[in-house]
Amino acid sequence: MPQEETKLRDGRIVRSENPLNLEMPFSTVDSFITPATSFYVRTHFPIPAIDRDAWWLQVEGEVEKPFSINYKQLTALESVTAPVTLECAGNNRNFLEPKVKGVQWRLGAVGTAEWTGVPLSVLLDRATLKPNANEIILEGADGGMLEEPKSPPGELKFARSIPLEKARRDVLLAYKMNGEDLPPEHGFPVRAIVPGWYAMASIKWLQRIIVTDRPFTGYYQTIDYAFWQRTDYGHWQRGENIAELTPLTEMKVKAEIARPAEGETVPANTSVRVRGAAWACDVEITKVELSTDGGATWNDTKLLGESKPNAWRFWEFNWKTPAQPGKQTLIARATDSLSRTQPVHRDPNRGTYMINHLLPIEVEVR
Ligand SMILES: Nc1nc2c(c(=O)[nH]1)N[C@H]1C(S)=C(S)[C@@H](COP(=O)(O)O)O[C@H]1N2
Ligand SMILES: [Mo]
Repeated sequence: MPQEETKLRDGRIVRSENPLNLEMPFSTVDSFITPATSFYVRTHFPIPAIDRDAWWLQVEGEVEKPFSINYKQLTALESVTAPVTLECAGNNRNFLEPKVKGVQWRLGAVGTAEWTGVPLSVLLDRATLKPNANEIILEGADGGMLEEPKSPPGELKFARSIPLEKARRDVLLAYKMNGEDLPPEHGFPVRAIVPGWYAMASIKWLQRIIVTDRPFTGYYQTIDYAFWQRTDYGHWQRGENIAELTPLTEMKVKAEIARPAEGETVPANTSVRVRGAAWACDVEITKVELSTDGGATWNDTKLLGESKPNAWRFWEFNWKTPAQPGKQTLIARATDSLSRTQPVHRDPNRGTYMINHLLPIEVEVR
């Protein structure tokens, strides 16, 4: 539940005004598709005002036939519509102890929309990739100067890369969100949708697609939105792993509880519906368990609807609340079809991102 000092805009928690960062209170989730006006907003720079009739998307780099395409031409191509869940890599950051820098997201930097767009593979085919093509850099029109000591001097644009295999498989260049034009804050006129990946890769206000033959090492690829991967190079002498900065990619399996919300009061000795959502990357959610006693015992919840690739799945559980009043700790735990489940503890190598360890929610039984 929003705290007292929380400022709301269209029912969303204002995490910052400038740049604009809005969180959806996760307790308000009640439909598989999140309306655009409820969907969380994450920006790093002022929202660029783009005239779609003057907008061009450039495709260049390691291609035989570089070209530009405008809005009319792009939207005339055959399109695909699919529901895809976007989650910010920093979602749940506010739960980290000790507190860390960054937008203080709680549970609501996540949402699912139905995106309509043109497969990126269609544009890559048109450009005809050279044999050495390896990665696709996506660049937004937004940019500015950062005060971070490790940022490059001068103007920086928001950009990210994806490997060619992923780019060809399912990345969309979306121009509709839930059947309407993209709202300005969600990337108008065109954004990328990278299914299953943390949403930093789903570049908004897309203006340039660069095919490269080497790993991209831009600021938001390696310094920001990266974590410390420990590589074991063998145990011949010292056996120490080496920490290497690795770009964030796939979303980790996670379940979140929507209701009851943290701090909510529920009646004693009744049946209370506990519900939420769970998601992962490229696999199915096969199980969501719920503990109502702080992790001592676990119950299987009911998965609702059908499984859709890279979209969240709702779940619910009828909780017979205790007769005794008092505080109770709820914890949800998701498992995917590769038997991966959520870790109990935080891995510090992940820095301030990829937060999917178990999160207890305290409610009051009265
Ligand atoms: N051009 C551009 N694309 C961007 C960003 C950005 O600041 N600029 N933020 C990224 C991040 S970190 C997230 S979580 C998602 C948020 O998408 P949304 O605002 O539509 O929810 O957009 C991604 N794409
Ligand atoms: Mo994000």
